[in-house]
Amino acid sequence: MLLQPAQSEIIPSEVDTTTHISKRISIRIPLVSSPMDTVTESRMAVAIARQGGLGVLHRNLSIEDQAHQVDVVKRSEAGMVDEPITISPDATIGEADELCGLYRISGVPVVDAEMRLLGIVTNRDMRFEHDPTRLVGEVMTKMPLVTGPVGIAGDDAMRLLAQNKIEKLPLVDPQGRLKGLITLKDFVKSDKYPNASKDPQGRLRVGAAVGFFGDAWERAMALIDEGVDLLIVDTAHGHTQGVLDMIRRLKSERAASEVDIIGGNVATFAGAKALVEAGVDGVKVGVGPGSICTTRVVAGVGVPQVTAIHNASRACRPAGVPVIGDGGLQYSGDIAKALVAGADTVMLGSLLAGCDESPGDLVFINGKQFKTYRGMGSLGAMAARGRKPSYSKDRYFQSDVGTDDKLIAEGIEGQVPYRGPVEAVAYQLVGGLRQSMFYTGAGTITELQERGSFVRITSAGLRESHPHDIQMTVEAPNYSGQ
Ligand code: RVP
Repeated sequence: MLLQPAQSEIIPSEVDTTTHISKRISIRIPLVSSPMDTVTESRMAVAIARQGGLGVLHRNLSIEDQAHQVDVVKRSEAGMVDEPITISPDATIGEADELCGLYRISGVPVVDAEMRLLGIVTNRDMRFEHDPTRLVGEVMTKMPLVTGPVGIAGDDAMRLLAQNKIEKLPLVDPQGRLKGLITLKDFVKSDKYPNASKDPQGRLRVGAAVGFFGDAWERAMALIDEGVDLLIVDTAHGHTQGVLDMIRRLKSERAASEVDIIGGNVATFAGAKALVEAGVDGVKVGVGPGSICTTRVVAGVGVPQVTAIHNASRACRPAGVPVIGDGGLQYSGDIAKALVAGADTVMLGSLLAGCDESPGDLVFINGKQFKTYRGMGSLGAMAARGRKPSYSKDRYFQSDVGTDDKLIAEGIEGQVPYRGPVEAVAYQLVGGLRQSMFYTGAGTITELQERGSFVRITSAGLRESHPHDIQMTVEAPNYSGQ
């Protein structure tokens, strides 16, 4: 299908791409990164949230590790860090260095057991130290430091940083206990990412995937404790009792008031309606469209994605429940198509797996650069080679199969071309969407959904749509051939 051009009074740079990922959470660009172990860990979640989208942390790792990733995202950029990472004066500088690496920070406040501020240890204090066993208390910059009171206004904090030529301003209460930290980096970053998706406290937003049995409840609670913004009960078949029960339970207990709950995946009107009736704040749609997915071949089950989104949205729209179109997007033009079909956001796997910020290293093949990308239903992910146990088997309802050789794979493992930083990829994807909105005369996502209309094309039309009768010699940043 293609979208038909329509009378337009707007130019691409003026359209507004703000939309809802869930009932209560709106984001400035409709891009959501997929909870897959080759796509979204904390680095991706930070990068996509800075661009105005949202990352959903995968669940093929222990509860502690997934909760830790929420923590990393939440601390990554904020007007003020209200529970800063701290270190004791008795720790070694080796440990301090490790902590800085783990959280990608350049210095740590030093506190005693009562959280009283004793000093600060920064890269500058450690740079010329060759003995990693020296104690933090010996090398730190000791009190008195320049500090600010709790609740200091942003402008005042900035003035103190500038006047004293410092990069970190610890906030202390009248008893000298550390209550927060403001960093220069955060101020610079908030200028640089005006569209960033942020929670009411100014921290980046992040979602996380959970399952519905085994330790799923414990996992959900741990993620909520770390401050996750939304949970997705993420399975290959969301129209099942276990998933609906999990959603009802989450919505009826304390989670309901704190985070939005999304359910999935479904691909029919009935499936979406069942999730809506269970009380979800968002519905994720897609059975089989994923680039790495073999469900439609292995099980013979699925619904072509445009039809699936359309049918699911008929159940969701009247209830005010946003739809995520999950999987199958190959080009930027597919975003607008998903939105016109009825989605409010799209979830991306393969389009983001090649980015710098996705997990995994670059591989060189014949001089070209690639990154690994695999389905969560692939043998590699379900058996989680080298990283047992696997937590993704139950996404495919295969937790009790015993040994790995009894697994029925529904996905494959492969590699995608390296694409550079998320910022550049998101820019092209959203740029394509802006063009779609211009062509269809839509100033907002809602107008796009209302005004957009499809024309069905044949395979000859598809061939005509792509470059044809030419040998491509230079790849465009948003087109690399079929
Ligand atoms: P794509 O963007 O086309 O690569 O699709 C990504 C989506 O595919 C995921 O968000 C998920 O819904 C689905 N997926 C993930 N693993 C598998 C599988 O192994 N079958 N499918």
